[in-house]
Amino acid sequence: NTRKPRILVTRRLPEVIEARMGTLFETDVNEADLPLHADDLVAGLADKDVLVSSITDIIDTRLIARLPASVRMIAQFGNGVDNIDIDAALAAGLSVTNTPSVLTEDTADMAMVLMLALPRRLIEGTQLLVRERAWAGWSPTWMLGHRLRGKTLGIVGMGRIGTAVAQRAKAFGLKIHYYSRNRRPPAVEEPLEAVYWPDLDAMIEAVDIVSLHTPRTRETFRILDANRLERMKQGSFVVNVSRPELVDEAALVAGIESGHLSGAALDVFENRNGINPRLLALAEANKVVLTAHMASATLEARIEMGEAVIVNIRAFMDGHQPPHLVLPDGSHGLKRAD
Ligand code: 8YV
Repeated sequence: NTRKPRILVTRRLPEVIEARMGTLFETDVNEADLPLHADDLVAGLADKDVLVSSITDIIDTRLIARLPASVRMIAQFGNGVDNIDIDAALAAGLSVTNTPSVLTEDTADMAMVLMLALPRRLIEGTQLLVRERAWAGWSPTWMLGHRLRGKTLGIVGMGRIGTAVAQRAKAFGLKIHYYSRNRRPPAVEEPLEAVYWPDLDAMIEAVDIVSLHTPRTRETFRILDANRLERMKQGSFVVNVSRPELVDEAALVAGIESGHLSGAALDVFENRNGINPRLLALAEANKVVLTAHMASATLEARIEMGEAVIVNIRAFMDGHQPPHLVLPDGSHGLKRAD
């Protein structure tokens, strides 16, 4: 059987990846590059072997039930697979793969960009200078922020990305604390001088910055809820390059508005009905830094993610186990906290 695998790619991918897919597979790309409506997704999958999905494809029980019988694999372009009902997909006999590791370092870099942007007033300084032309020249008291060095960082989820953030943060002089389902071995902890907290509530009370690095699963939904946000130290702040659902956003906004929290630096935020205007107002007031789900948005990472998708598809179609098979674990998402 030498027939080329037939694949549907739901979003535009870097040119080199589309070109390579075009030679290896019978490839249909959603040229419009907008999230596909469920009906169009199902129609586009007629006779296809593989769905190359992204975070904007909602692959729930209902959609899985409607998939043409030809579809045997969902190859997610991305690390998180929380847009896919993994239990339902596996129960339907589909293989699901993702693209971990290749985006770890870039995502960790972005966490540091965000972590520094708030206390060093990056956005505010740029705006005053460039947009408002409001710089009268240097003065000893101009634009004073606060140093990160010496502060305590609490990492929630010490998987690949959490660990990469810890390594960077350690180099910036932060003290590393972490909460994870499983304690990491001494080989990970010791170089970081990392303090493990089996109790998230207790860690939350002890740190100056909380940075979230878990996948979105049933267990991590609003892991930073109103109660935990209230427990955070006066003047502390939140960094999120993971998923908006990990935080009770309304409670986060309220905590910043009241002055309890000094701010938040978010690459992800609730956006179903547009961005919360109160969150945007806080961004205008320079208490919140917002970036638009950009943490893995480097050309290099996106090409390597595309290459991982290709490797997964080829292995699967050749009858081998794809390198990044998503395993059943009773929850939506990955087994490991990354
Ligand atoms: C992508 C991500 O922006 O991999 C992930 O989990 O959030 C990002 O790399 C996007 O999800 C790709 O589908």
